[in-house]
Amino acid sequence: MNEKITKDTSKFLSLVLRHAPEKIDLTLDENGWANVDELITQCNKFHKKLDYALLDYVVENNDKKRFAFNEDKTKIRASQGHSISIELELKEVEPIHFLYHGTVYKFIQAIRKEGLQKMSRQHVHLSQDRETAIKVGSRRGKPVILSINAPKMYQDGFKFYISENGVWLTNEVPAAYIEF
Ligand code: HQG
Repeated sequence: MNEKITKDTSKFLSLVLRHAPEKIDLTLDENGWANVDELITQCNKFHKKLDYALLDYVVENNDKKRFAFNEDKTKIRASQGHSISIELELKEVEPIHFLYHGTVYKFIQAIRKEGLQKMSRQHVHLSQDRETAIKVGSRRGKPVILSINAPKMYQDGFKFYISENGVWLTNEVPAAYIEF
């Protein structure tokens, strides 16, 4: 399968399954699921070529496993990263180690003041390891890695979740729990 096509398709799926389903007149249910037949029909209607084989390939081989089918593969959704309001039915989990957040220097002053906020997404995204956080931060420039005292936050009543593709999610991280 052509790498450019699969990457473009992944980006397009991120757009319509996380942020703007209306761009192709697609409806997501309250849990973020799109009907697979409908997704394929609507993509093609809006001149984004998609068929079952390509969709299957992108879901299976996506570098971050961004998308997941339901059991009988009639529905598909993004596993995290939404800006639209949907209920992902995430399981609450207890973090037992520090977690990491990759960002860039220009945001540090604001983060020192307000902590980490979800900005345009539904959650603050955290990583289990530094390497992943470095990749996340590098999307915006030279990465700055923040260490989050997640066990202490949990003790203090903050909730944590892990998405189906292994991203740690929480609603906010007050500055007091961040090591800069
Ligand atoms: C920053 C990608 C100012 C925050 C990645 C980040 C991830 C603040 C940016 C996923 C702030 C938000 C999410 C505050 C946070 N003041 N800036 N108080 N609090 N920020 O993209 O974590 O490829 O919404 O540091 O790999 O960068 O899309 O979050 O720089 O998993 O699957 O505001 O997106 O995954 O940016 O990335 P984002 P993120 P995908």
